[in-house]
Amino acid sequence: MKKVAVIMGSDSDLPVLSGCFKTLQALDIPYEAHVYSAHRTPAEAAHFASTAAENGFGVIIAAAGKAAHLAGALAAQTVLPVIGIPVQASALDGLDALLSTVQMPGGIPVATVAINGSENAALLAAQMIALSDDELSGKLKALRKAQHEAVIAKDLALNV
Ligand code: RP5
Repeated sequence: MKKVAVIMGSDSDLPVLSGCFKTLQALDIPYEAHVYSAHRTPAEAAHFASTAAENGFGVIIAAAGKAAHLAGALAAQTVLPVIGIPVQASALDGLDALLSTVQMPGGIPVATVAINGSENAALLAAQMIALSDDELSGKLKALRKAQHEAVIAKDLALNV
């Protein structure tokens, strides 16, 4: 199975990524996590992205806050799909990172999830990997079924 790369702009982003790691682990998806900054270590970030495909990665998840150029900077170096997680890390509550991540120029797409939406980033990465992995696709369908049943149970339990 292709690996998922989880890149964060700073180790201060780590708490936001716990949902991402838990989801990847629950689905038995191999992943690697690294700190690479688009601004502080631009050469290392570019090198990682430009060699990611040959190193067995299928998707890159990039989490960054403030003027969050990480996802776009990685996407510029590879044709692997890149999923951006805008991180709430400043006085602007993540709106800065959301706009920096989502407003990519034409030609270099980044699939952007919600501010701090790291679990959805992992699920979206899983769905991409599952395009060529029937077992993983089955696990994702089972998750959806469990989610559906949980909401039905909550509806039945509602006593107002
Ligand atoms: C961004 O700046 C990082 O992704 C982080 O969200 C934010 C703050 O980084 P630190 O100053 O905490 O290292 O590049």
